[in-house]
Amino acid sequence: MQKSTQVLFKTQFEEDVYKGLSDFPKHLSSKYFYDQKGDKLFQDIMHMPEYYLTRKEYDILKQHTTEIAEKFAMGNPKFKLIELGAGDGKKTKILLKYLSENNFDVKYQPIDISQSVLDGLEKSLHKELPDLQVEPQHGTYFEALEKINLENGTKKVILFLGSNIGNLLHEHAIAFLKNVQELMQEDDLLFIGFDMKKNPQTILDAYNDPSGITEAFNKNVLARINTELDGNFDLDKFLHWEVYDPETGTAKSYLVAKEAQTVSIDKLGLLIDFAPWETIHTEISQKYDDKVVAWLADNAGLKIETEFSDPEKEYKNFVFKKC
Ligand code: AVI
Repeated sequence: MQKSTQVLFKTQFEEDVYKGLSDFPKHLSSKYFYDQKGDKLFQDIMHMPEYYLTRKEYDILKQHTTEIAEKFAMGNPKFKLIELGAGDGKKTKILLKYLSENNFDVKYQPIDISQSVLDGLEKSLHKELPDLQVEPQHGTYFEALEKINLENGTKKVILFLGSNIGNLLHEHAIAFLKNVQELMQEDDLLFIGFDMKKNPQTILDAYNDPSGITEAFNKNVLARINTELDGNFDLDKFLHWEVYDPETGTAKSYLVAKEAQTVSIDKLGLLIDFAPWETIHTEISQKYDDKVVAWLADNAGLKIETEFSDPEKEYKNFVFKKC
């Protein structure tokens, strides 16, 4: 790697790409998988037969709708349902439908960084559940939560679905949970989906589909570097590689250079050399057990109220309260 000029970064993406590809070993954050094309690829992943996470969480919400709604209300049917990273809301709509048809006084506040995701969700909810109060919040999770907190004292139920927490290393997950905890009042609840440890082969298959959708999703970070930062990555010269460590529960995605090559990223004035079989680490998808979930909660000042799971206990949704 050579640095041709002193670079002033205009965006976080520029800075993270520069630092990640100049580091050893190389790494890029999975948050950069998501642009319009990446969002679509992730939608496709959620429909793949191997990607059991979405299906299992959907089934949990479907099987336990009444109990979950009662837990959220805890005797008080008026609350705000706030969703961090709402996406297309397919799973949340099961709960929203039940709540709006059963006289719960709920305001749904989906938070997302993408305005177009929020617009799509709002439109579909107006059509499918016209009586539901919907108030989308554009921005980062914490900015939006802080804003919501300023409004009034109505109880909050915060949703973080899809095992999105699994894309954070434990120390970052604890920091994230602490941030949320600090914005919670005594009666507020936090409802989080956790993908649990299971047969390692099932996990590897979920991140290694033969149709190549996950590969394209992983490589989308390189495609973004090409289009947004004038890079010249040849995507065919990289392999998508997944590993899973059943001891730690960490699934890791890599891009592996199939041959020696030099890639230029003109906007960053960067030339990056790859040795044959050199890696770029791109994503972690953490799998949990009960002890680790309890440990995370404890470190973040949260306690477990209850949990819902599929019959095989391969995926769990935990309800947390402030300690
Ligand atoms: C969004 N996140 C929880 C997904 C996961 O399972 O880690 C992203 C994903 N990466 C590859 N497939 C799906």
